[in-house]
Amino acid sequence: MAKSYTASDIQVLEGLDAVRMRPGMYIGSTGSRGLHHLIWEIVDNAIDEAANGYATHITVALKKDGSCEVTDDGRGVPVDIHPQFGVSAVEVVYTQLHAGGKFNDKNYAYSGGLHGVGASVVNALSEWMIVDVYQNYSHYQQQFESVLDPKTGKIQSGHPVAPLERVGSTRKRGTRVQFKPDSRVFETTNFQYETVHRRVRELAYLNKGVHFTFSDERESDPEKRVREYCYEGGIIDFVRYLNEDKNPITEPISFEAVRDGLLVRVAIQYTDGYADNVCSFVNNVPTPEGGTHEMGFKTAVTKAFNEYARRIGLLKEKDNNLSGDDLREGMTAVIYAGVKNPQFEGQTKGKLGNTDVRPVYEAVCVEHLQIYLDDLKHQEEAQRILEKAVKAAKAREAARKARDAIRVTNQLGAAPLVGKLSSCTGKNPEQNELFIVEGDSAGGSAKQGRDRRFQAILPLRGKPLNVEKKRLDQVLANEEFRSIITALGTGIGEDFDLSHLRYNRVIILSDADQDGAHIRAILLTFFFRYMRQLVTEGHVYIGMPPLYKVAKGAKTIYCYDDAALDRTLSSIGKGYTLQRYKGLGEMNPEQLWETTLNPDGRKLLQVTIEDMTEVDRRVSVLMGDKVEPRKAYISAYANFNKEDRFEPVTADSTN
Ligand code: 1YM
Repeated sequence: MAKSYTASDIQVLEGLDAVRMRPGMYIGSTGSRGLHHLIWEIVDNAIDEAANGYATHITVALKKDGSCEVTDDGRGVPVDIHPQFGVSAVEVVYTQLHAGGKFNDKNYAYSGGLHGVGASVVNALSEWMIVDVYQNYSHYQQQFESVLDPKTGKIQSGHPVAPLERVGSTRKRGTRVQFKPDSRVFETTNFQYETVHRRVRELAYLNKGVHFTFSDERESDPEKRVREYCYEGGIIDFVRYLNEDKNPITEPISFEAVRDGLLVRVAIQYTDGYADNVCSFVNNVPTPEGGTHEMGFKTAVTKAFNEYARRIGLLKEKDNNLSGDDLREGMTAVIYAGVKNPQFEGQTKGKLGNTDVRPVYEAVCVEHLQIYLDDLKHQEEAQRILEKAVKAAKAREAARKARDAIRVTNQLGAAPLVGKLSSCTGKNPEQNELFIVEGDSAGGSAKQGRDRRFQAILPLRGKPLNVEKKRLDQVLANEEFRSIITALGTGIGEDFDLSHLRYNRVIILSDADQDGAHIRAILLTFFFRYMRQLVTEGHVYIGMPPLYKVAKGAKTIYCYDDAALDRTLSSIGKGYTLQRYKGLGEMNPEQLWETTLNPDGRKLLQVTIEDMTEVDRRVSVLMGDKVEPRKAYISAYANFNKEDRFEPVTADSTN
């Protein structure tokens, strides 16, 4: 039976106005990330209620007025009067910082990292909040507001409009929280459909059996307005989803155990691809930078499979062990750790630091993988995994040789001997830029048009190899990729070292047509699969050449998308000439400088990764070998040149 929890169990640490003074300290930022954090803070409480077995349904709704509503069907936040404060527990939970069971260990188990700062923080950063509790056949309600105090000129955060009130009777159970983020706090108060939708789906995978409903009343597409998620298979369903557009070679391998207070949940499924994709979580929080749980898992996989390979005689006494990378080739895994008092490290707090987690996580994984491998009905699958790892090991050996050859080239001097690279004269990597340019003719123009003090040009001949379908040794055998690797100076794969990067910006410059898009996709796949840090640390950009040149008299206007062209044409009047650029090669060096190379006025898109699992899926769809999902994807997403992204650029007549 449940422990009883009453208002007297709530500990109180500080008041709310501190939150408004320093929002970043509580929610990380006042940008889009911090804004969405408000939702997850409230949802966390609903998930706790579900994890404790009291709630089964959770809804998240984005409302037309810019507010967000979260509900669950649990016990409802307690309504009794707190002995110390003389107000309801509800009021304490939403007005006192750090109030709640989370700070007395006896009532609380696994809580999230950045999350768990409490619902009161959400109230403090909202224009208003309404809390409804349905409990014991009663409906209670309390409203809060952030109001300007006319005397002090300061904003009083999250002020109760009135005490908690019984407003009616009901047979419902649960809690409903609706809040409107305060535009005086946030740079943006616009909730993003995709961000919320993806996270709700992720939470549904991570919380097996809990029914989630996501709705967006602002959405015009009726199909997207309401979405329901409930996965009885939990993370097993999650790996299947991640592999949807790949070719699995095993059924999911999964297990779950609690040891020394650590909850371990793992689901693994191998595919015939070459990349590995380990998605790790701690207490429902993604840990894209890994940490001790992930290290324990990886060590366990390496140990268990090597032991097994020796036991069945696939590896002989004299043979070297298979490496972890070899054994993870083609692996998709979702690994989950339930940790008490998690320590999150790293710049974005995406890495688990608790050192005691590693050995326990590892031991649990080794034991369960052994059980899996010993099972007679898994022999065929195990064999398949090992054969793949052996092939990977051979390719890796070949790659090592090719890589050593590149390293030698790199050591030949400051200016590397790269096929056609025109390096820059400046020696400060912080300021330097590398343009990877499609085609020799555009490359030629770029070489003449650039500022050679800090801009280097590497022209690419034809289409580079699609790396999604190749192992590293084949990638290294490709001349185009060899020149890119050599030019960057970082090494690749296991050897990759960002500190050796010669160019702070790596800019892909390809034509605005099908071929150009393909080349761009191949290069991005290459960076994503083999130099991921280059992308995650924000060094990769896409250069945007203009699509149109509109000239009238002495005036030249460059337009970078169709929307900008429409606007320009409707304002310019009669008597203009319009040129559509089919490729970079049609621009002379001066024009190329002015529109695409010159840091003052050029358009660059920085490539960022918002959601690693989604990127992995899309790369698989677009670059992998399954045709049907690719066609479906491409026809579902419109041509991106139509988007309204960039203002037109006007040049004077001297050019
Ligand atoms: C839509 C958001 O907050 N649900 C929710 C919150 C609580 C409880 C139930 C709850 C917890 C406990 C006991 C306990 C909270 N209670 C508190 C506090 N949904 C949402 N559902 N009874 C009810 O933790 O033991 C904080 S959150 F502190 F008041 F107990």
